[in-house]
Amino acid sequence: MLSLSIPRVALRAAAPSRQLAAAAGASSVRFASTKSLKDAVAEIVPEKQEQLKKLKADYADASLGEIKVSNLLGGMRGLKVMLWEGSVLDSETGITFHGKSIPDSQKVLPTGNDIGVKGSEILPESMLWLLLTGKVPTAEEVKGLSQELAAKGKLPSYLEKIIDSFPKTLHPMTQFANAVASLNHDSKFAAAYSKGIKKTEYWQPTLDDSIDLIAKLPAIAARIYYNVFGRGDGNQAIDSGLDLIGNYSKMIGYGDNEGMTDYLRLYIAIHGDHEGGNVSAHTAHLVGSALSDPYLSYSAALLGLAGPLHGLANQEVLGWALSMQEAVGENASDEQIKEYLWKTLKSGRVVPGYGHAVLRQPDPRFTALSKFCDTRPELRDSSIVQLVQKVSQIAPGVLTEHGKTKNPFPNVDAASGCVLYQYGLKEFTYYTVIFGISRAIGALPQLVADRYLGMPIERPKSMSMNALEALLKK
Ligand code: FAM
Repeated sequence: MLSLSIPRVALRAAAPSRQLAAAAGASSVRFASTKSLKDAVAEIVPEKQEQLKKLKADYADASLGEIKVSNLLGGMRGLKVMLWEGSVLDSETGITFHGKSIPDSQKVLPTGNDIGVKGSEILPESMLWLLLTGKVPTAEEVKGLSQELAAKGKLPSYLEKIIDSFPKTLHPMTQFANAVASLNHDSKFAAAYSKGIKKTEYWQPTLDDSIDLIAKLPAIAARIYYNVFGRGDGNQAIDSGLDLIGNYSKMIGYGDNEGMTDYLRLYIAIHGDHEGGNVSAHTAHLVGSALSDPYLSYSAALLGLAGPLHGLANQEVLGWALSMQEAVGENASDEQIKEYLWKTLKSGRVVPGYGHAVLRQPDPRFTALSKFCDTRPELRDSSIVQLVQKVSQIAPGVLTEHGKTKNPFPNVDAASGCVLYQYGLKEFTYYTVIFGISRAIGALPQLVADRYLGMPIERPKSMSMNALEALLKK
């Protein structure tokens, strides 16, 4: 490992990047005379391991609350039973990434403009660095990471053949999860494990696989888009001068659309992590706890993301909003919108994009995407964006009166799809694939942390109703 065997001062010296890349070996390429992401992770590992050791020594028997029957029967809401390093979700104030809210992150994390590509929104590379290390990267560090991802972004031909063999009628999320799982063919973690790598070193090939997977997600997603909808460049060409999402946007045919490209960066940066208990993040952690490699673990996460109560909600929201627009017209009154909301609720369906298992206030991710719309005339003047924003003011009152949901406010999915639609990406069944590119930058860093912390296989206790009754009647 370069990061462990060469002193930092030597790394900072102006050594030609190619020499450094050769010294690093194929798995950790350095493109500039700055710290690589792998170096930055290696730096924090000892302190994190120490922190865990101390927690175990000082508090192993401390209680974090009691488990009630309602927790067991109610989807384990509120139980503090998982370790998750990247972010914490507060029910009132929303998500923070290593203590930074979305507006804080927007102030400090490098954007496209900072690394020489046009754009003023957070780069997902910057968020990935923050989530993995807890540190705000410099623009140089992010640029180096962007270059590393571009260098690793091309798909192997066996994977292209697999993706091309999927029927067009197969849901894009099913294709996405299958393609990601197939990459385990090349897993460095799986290969190292079969050769008997030490437990203390697991995190290194896990990080290599994670970076490799994040680098390839745009091309996988773009190939699926091309095959199913016939849009995009068809060969997923990578420009080494572009950032991860600059390349993705180009691959799906939006390279010249600065607004869409920057929206995708913001969307992908802020959808990345939402603490550990949500279905996709939790699934990656659970499957990874069996030491399945990052490709298998993240493929499983994508299958959870594909459920309508989770990531698929963004596809659902847009279909629902367009049906509403068709039913009530472009300049609908508040009364007409209320009626439509009641019609949905009375038909026994949920209002997609509203409610949350943890949040009890409007989702700050919704607010950030809404603000993005307010600053751009092409979105501000769009009838579908205006309708979605109007619904976000009316629906909380209707849902409160309906009296079921614990949180009547919009979640992130209420806003995300209408912007894609307005920019011309109208294929709803593809929307969750974009969410799927994003969630990797939150779920995979935790897998790396799980490995350097030596977390055990996850195995909670389940009970049958008979066993539960017997226990309670004792
Ligand atoms: N419309 C109608 N009813 C709703 C509702 C909504 N938007 N949200 C919750 N409810 C109902 C819910 O179905 C449940 O009814 P039953 O007692 O009949 O089962 C009741 O209100 C209590 O639910 P809760 O405790 O408030 O919510 P949960 O923690 O069980 O579920 C969600 C949380 C997100 C699954 C739920 O609010 C929902 O179904 N929302 C619509 C789908 C959606 O937008 N999902 C995306 C969530 C997003 F953050 C993400 O993961 N990407």
